[in-house]
Amino acid sequence: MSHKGVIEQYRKFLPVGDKTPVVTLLEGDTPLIPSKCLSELTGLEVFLKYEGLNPTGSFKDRGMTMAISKALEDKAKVVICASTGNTSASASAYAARAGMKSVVLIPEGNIALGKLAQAMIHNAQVIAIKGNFDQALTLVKEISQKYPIVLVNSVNPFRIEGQKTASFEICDNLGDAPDFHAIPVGNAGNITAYWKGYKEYFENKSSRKLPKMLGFQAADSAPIVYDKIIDKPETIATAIRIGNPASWKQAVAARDESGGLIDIVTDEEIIEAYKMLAKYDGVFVEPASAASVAGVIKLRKKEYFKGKKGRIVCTLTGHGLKDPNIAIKNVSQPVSVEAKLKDLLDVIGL
Ligand code: AN7
Repeated sequence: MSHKGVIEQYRKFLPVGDKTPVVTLLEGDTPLIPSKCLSELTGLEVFLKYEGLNPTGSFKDRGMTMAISKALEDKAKVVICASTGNTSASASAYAARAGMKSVVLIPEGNIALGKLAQAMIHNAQVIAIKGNFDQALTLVKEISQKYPIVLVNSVNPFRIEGQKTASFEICDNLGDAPDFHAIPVGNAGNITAYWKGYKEYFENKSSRKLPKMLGFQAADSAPIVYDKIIDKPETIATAIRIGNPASWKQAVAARDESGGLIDIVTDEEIIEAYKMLAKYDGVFVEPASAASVAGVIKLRKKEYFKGKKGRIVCTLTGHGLKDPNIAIKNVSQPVSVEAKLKDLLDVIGL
C-alpha cells in the first residue's frame, strides 16, 4: 500500500478523530540508510534516518501535519511560529495547503538561504527580528496567548505527537528499537518526541527494547549540557543556535530515563562530520543534522562504544540543499578553464 503520510500510517497512536481534516504532504516514510563509514569506525551497525527527504526537507513536517490538521479542526485561520528556518519552511507549506495564513519570525541574518526562500514562496508573512530565536519564541508565545493565532512551535503538543512517528518507522524498519539513538538538540522538541515514540511502541509491545538517547548541542549553544541559559548562543549550525530550549526538562528526562547523555560538539566537529557524510556515504545534510554524527564520532574517540554491540541510529534532521552557502565555503572551489579539450585534459590529469 502506498504511503499516505504519518497520520494515516500511525493513526491509532495519534490524537486524531474521524472528523480531523488531515492536512498532509505525504511526509514520513523516510529511508534508514546503513552507514558504511560509521559502522566501520564504531564497530556497531550504524543507520542514518534521513529526514531531509521529507516534503519540505526536514523532520518538522511530521509534526506540522499534526499541528496544522488540529488547527484546521479548530477552525483556525492564522498560524504563527518563531524559527531558525525549518519550522517556518514547514509551517508555511502546510498552512498554504490548509488555506491558512502563516506568520513566521526569524532571527535576522541567521537563517539559511533555502529555508528563507521556502517561507517566502509559500506566501508566509516573514518577519526578521533584530534578535535571536529565543527572543522570537517569547514574542510568538505572547501573541498566541492574546490573539486568535495558533502557535505551531514544538510547545504545541501536537507537534511532538507527529514527530514521534519517526521512532515508530525506525522500529518497524529494524524489527526493534536500536540500542543507541543519536540526535541533534536545539529547542529539544525532537529528542522529546523520539523518546515518547520509543516508549509508546515499547509499551504497546511493538518493540522489545528502548534505546539510550544521545543528544548533541553545538558547543556555544549548549544550555542543557551546561545547565544554564545561554544569552548569546553561537554556532555555524544556525538551525540549533538556541540558548533556552522550550523542551529543556523533557530532554533531560529523555537523557536520564534512557540512560543516555547530552554532550557538546564543536563547529569544527560538526563540519568534519558534515563533510564525511557527503564524501563517504553520499548523504548531504545541513550542518545541524551532522551534529548527531559528530557526536557519535566524539563518543567513539572517548571509547564510549568499546565492547558494546548492536545498532546506532543517527537522525539527520534536514537536507543539505537548505544551506548551500555552507557547503561551498567548506570545500575546494571549482576550477575555471578555457572551453578547449587540451586545457580540460590537463586539469583532469589525463
Ligand atoms: C535541521 O526550525 O528550531 O531540538 O525553528 O532545523 O527539536 O529543536 C529547528 C531545529 C535539528 C533541532 N536539526 O531540533 C526551527 C528549529 C535541524 C533543525 C534541529 C532543528 P529541536
